[in-house]
Amino acid sequence: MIETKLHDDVLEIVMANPPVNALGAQVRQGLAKALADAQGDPAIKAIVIRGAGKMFSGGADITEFGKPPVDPWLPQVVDAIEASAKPVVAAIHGMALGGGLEVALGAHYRIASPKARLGLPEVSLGILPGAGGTQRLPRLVGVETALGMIVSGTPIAASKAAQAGLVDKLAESDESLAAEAIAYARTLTAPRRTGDRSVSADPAVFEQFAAQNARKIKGLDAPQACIAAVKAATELPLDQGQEKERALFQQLVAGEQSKALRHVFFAERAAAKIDGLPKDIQLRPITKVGVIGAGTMGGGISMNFLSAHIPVTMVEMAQDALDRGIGVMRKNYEATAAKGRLTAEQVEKAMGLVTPTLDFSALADCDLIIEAVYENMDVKKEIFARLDGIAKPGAMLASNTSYLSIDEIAAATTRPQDVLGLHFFSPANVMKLVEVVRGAKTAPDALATGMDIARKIGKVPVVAGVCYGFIGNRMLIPRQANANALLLEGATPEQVDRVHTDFGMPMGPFQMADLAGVDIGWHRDPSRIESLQDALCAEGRWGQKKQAGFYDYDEKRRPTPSPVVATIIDDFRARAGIVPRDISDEEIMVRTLYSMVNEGAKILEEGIAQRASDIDVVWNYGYGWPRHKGGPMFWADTVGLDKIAQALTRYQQALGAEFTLSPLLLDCAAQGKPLDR
Ligand code: T1G
Repeated sequence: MIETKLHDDVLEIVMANPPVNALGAQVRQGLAKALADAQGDPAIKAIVIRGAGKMFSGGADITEFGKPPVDPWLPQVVDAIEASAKPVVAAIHGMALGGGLEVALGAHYRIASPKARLGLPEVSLGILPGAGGTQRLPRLVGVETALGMIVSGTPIAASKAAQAGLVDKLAESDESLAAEAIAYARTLTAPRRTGDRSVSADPAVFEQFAAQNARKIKGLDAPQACIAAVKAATELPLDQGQEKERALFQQLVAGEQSKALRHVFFAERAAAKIDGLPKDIQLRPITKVGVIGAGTMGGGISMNFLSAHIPVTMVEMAQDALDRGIGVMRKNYEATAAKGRLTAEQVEKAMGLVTPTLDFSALADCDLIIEAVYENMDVKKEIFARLDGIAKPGAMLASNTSYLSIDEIAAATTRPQDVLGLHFFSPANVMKLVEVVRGAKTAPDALATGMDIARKIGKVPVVAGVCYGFIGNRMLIPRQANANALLLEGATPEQVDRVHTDFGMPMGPFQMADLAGVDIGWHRDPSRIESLQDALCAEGRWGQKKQAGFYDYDEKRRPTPSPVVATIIDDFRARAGIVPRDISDEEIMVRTLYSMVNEGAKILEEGIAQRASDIDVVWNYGYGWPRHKGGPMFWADTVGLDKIAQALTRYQQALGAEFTLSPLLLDCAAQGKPLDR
């Protein structure tokens, strides 16, 4: 865990705890011992601390949280580093995050390789830097930079860290870092303790920062605590500031929000694992991708590969559609460049990698072909039958379908083992989630390659089995059905949506319908009015794109309740003989959110999702579920499965004749165990 090596008069201490040099108990004990031994060794004039493998350190060992603490605590180790009578240099490569950066802050000097990144991401775990980071960082870089780093949790590049005073020297490269650090340490004659510095700031700076970030930190405990801790650094000496920091840390780490955020952290990594598949399964090489369809989804999907420098052959049926698709992609890239997040040459490079064509046979040399045409099974089967005769052997054939059966699509080919679903979420070049849908005959290596390529293009992939709507959209079905029923029974679109946005969702069911398009799935016959959706679509109220849906929209797409919709709902009630009643927020919560949890339990029972935390990842990354509430399945456990089961039973009639309680949910409730298979 800790290796030491003496280079003449400089001791090199190496943290070796793969894969991220997490600062678990053994690492802390080893660090503390090596430091203490060095103090008493007259041959040692200076000390270098370095990380083995790919990074300096990914921080404290998150798996230790919630368990009885083991001495020495990380703050004690960092204080011991700073107290060293001999100069200590931190040699940083890869990442120095959280407690890892705090170890480096305890050092007297810091040298970093050019590609290194340094950050304090604790806020994304619902905590704050708890080993002196909120006290030492502002003393080094000033309050403004420290607040920005600690409250956002976003790492900064070594070059920026050097400009800010966080890093003293930049090494030539990763390879030369260790030698340069030892040479640098040899030139140092005395410690330089950050804790001896002081930092001051106008107290108003903290209120202003909180106000400027109000929207981002609303309802979250950790950001406020981070601000308070940094403020303490400007008011108290180091040891008292550390006491304030520790008190805030203990409060946060025991709180529901941090437990949820840590759950999300591990859930995302667990989702990458496919039960039953060897970790080292041979993947299929993906060097060229084909995308069929240049619409919103096809364009967004293509951008993901182009941005990852993977060439795309984009096929359409008509030249104007192809031109439009290419134009939209360029416009999207240029909008990103206008925000300074891309250079003009990067835009040209990405656009230079796409080959637009009307010629289907151009797909013959693609390793992965993604069909992204509209949701019609006959069209998809016809496309896959054609692909079967064109695609090279071993090419993977994927559908971006958001509901339909991958097995039925695969059956249109002679190679079902090569067929899978890659369900992207709109806008596909932005949303991180990809549901990787495994058909009954999808080959294991094809599935593993689907997961791998999704990660390579910066997505968060989750394995889903074949059912109508897979994981996320299937859970939307009871939510939307109940939301529509609640409108007819007396609720308003804004009341239903408010329950969801107050809960923490970015938008409610009707705001989401207006954004996506009320006309999705509409039969296009304005004379046929059998549902609220039919009635709105017949009136041309197709959502935001028509400035009218469940809400009215102004030119800036700001929503207001619509009297027209209220009348349409009233007419529907009258025709159905429904007398509207007052609907409580609690009923809306049960019938739209608890019913989603029930559907999630069924998805688990049927093996459509590998594990409950996968369902949480789908909702975090596909629908904006508030991360500090973990995900629908984690949240259900915090609500209490018995409470959920009882509430659903209470509303059984309103939920409809076809509603059934998940046996798994009932079983877990009865046994008092978390909702999982
Ligand atoms: N503790 C325990 N396990 C960790 C870990 C950590 N800090 N970081 C990663 N892992 C595991 C991860 O679960 C996975 O396990 C494997 O390592 C590879 O991770 C006192 C209290 C460092 C950028 O928030 O952001 O310090 O799935 O797939 O893509 O103030 O890991 O293989 O079994 O993510 O190369 C603050 C969290 C902690 C950083 C590397 N630190 N980690 O990304 O690998 S709190 C963080 C990351 C703290 C102090 C406080 C990333 C990474 P498995 P990976 P990667």
